[in-house]
Amino acid sequence: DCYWGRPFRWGNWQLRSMLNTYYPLKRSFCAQRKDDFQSVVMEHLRMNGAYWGLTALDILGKLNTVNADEVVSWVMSCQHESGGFSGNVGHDPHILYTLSAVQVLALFDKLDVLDVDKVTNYIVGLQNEDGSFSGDIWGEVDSRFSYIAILCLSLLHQLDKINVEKAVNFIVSCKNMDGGFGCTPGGESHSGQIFCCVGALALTGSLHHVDKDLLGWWLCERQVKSGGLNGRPEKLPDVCYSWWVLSSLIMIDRVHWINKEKLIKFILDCQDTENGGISDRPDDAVDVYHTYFGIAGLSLLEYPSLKAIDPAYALPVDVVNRIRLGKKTNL
Ligand code: GRG
Ligand code: ZN
Repeated sequence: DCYWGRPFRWGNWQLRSMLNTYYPLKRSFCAQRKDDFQSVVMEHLRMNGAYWGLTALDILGKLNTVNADEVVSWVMSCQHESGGFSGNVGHDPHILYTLSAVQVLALFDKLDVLDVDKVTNYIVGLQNEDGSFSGDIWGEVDSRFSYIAILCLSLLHQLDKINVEKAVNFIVSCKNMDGGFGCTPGGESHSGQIFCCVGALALTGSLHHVDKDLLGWWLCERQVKSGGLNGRPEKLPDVCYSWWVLSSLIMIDRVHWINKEKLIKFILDCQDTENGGISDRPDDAVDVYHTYFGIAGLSLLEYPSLKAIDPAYALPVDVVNRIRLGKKTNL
């Protein structure tokens, strides 16, 4: 507790460049230009991009700079007859984009535009006999999809529509000897997958299946000399693991096992202090994905002037509270 309570002092340049980060985010989201590199490579997963960019803006307190009606109508134009959402207009639906769509609507307090039964039926239809979830009609199974299904249904207050016990059993079957989790039973432990499995267990009140000391040890060993975190042993550090690893450590109450100051410094070193944005490693090119996970990581680290983010819901805490209390405001 005292470790977390320790006060931090920030130089003005650090605060200024954090605010700079807002401009490329807004640019990438509201882009009039559809032909720049990021727009082209992101065309098929624009729904994820919307979630990353808009959640980052919200954490920075700038969501009101975006036209909510335009975003909501574009999101809804990506919904299919099946109830699922695609990554962009004219693409195929997938559980991953369905979660991003629901999260974006949640940010704007617009979940009421959804036909909840329709979205719920789409997700329920993806659960398999062994409790696992497929990502879409083509059937790929991954513990990521279990987390996504559980989070999406939690946001819609529909968790009781799936077989939660079987879903939890499948996730537990992805647990390894090192305390971590893989994408399917026997799959190598990876921080991204650990986030999904720990998140799913947290959302279903099943964290007793985690060996917190063993997993906490594996996770805190992800911190390398530069202060950054890697995704698994022997790999390079990368800003996005500030989210995957840190959120997992928080959910299992072991976050004090990493060096907070050094991680903050690593994330700040990945900023483009002239043009804004955050990259995977110092001096690389920035992108919306790493900008989001960098800001989300800083939020978990209680960096000043940022909204708090919930480690299991991957949404700002105020948005989660609004949903959990079932309240509606006149924003
Ligand atoms: C709502 C935050 C949120 C997530 C939705 C899609 C998803 C659920 C979770 C993805 C979890 C995951 C597997 C993240 C890891 C992504 C990543 C950086 C993979 C890179 O793997 P490698 O092997 O990289 O290319 P390393 O760093 O191991 O060299
Ligand atoms: Zn990364």
